[in-house]
Amino acid sequence: MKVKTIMANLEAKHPGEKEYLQAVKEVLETIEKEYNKHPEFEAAKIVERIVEPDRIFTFRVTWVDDKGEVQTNLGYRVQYNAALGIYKGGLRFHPAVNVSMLKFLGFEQIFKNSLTNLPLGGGKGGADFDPTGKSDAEIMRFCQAFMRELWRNIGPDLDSPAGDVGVGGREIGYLYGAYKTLAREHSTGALTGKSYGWGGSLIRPEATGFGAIYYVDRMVQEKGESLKGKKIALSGFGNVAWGAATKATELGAKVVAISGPDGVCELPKGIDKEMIDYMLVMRDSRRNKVKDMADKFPAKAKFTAGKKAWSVKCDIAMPCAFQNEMAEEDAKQLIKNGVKYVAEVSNMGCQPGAIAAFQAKKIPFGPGKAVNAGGVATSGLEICQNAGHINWTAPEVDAKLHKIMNDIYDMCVEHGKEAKGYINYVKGANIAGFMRVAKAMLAQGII
Ligand code: 2IT
Repeated sequence: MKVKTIMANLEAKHPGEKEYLQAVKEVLETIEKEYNKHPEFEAAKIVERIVEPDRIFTFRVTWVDDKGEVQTNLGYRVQYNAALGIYKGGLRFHPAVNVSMLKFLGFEQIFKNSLTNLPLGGGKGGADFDPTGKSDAEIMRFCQAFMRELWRNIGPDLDSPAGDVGVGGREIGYLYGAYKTLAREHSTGALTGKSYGWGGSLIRPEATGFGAIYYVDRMVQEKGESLKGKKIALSGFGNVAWGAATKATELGAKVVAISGPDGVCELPKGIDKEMIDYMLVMRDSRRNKVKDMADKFPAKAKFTAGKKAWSVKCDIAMPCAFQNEMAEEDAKQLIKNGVKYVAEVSNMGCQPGAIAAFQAKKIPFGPGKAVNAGGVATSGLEICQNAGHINWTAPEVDAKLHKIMNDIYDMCVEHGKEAKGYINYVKGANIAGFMRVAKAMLAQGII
């Protein structure tokens, strides 16, 4: 394959789908050399096939708000690739959701799910619905209207959505309630991120953040260092940032900054248990303001409006909020302030210029699809428990998650080691993830 030719064709076919084109380009550029060692891939046109989703559903979601007004949103499900297993990936509720965003997320999900070594294909979905400021009843009505359309296209042996930005345990509850009513059956494996007690797995809420810290722990050990005393800057205060803050603090690191759309909270003494618990209150309030942390704990947190977490001096930077949230100038600021490690936890959290800046300085950079794979891995474990009608204990799930993250880390090193010992984790994750899918597609024929 020639990346330039493939990208030119895709740009002509999907004009304006910026995030999708960005995600595809990064993967193709990093696998090109390896791919071209396999004439059988070229003969079966694996790349030309894998960049296009198997199918995309787009549907109208009409619901009634608390004032009695009729509202209409657009809902989507991208069923991207099922070579390794059922379509699997989250649902995102955010006003900026469109086909390009969900295609980029679905494409990334194929390789991430492959890295977990579980039988999971890739998919993604969501709606351009903004949960900010919505009441509980509005959220419930929206979820029910969304599932009225989606339910026929999902199922435990077909496609199993989960949460993502704007979709947490509460939304999954409403979505599952609607699903089981419409489908007239309790197929718990049709959605993951369910609450414990009706099919949910212990540790699923924590899994993305815990997994990310397990991965970062290995990056730090690789350099002969330890997480103890390391200063971490995080963006966001949702489920992912909360899980990462919890595990990082437990392992002796200090979370010195969290940020939101309104600005940054500096936490000079590090985040403590009370503040970690308060992150959940902030998330559930749907106010989307990090300033609430400083208002609640004025002696421990200092809010600055309009600044990002990347303005705070730290050893480890971990974007946990949204794609492209870290720009090249942010990376340069972090480098100037002496950052030693960067791990993307949000999908495609760093812009290409930011990644290039870290790599040029030989700063270890962990890509989202490897660092955040603990979330979907634990969703895979949830499906296993559902299928076997069993509940593993929290330590059992945590041990399996930890092992999966260690295995992913090892694969990234195996495929990402470059001359002079620098580990290109981006390349490692893309090659390791791609190879498994490509081999499965070859074995399953031209279809
Ligand atoms: O980006 C992700 O991996 C997720 N939102 C979780 C997907 C899942 O199926 O648990």
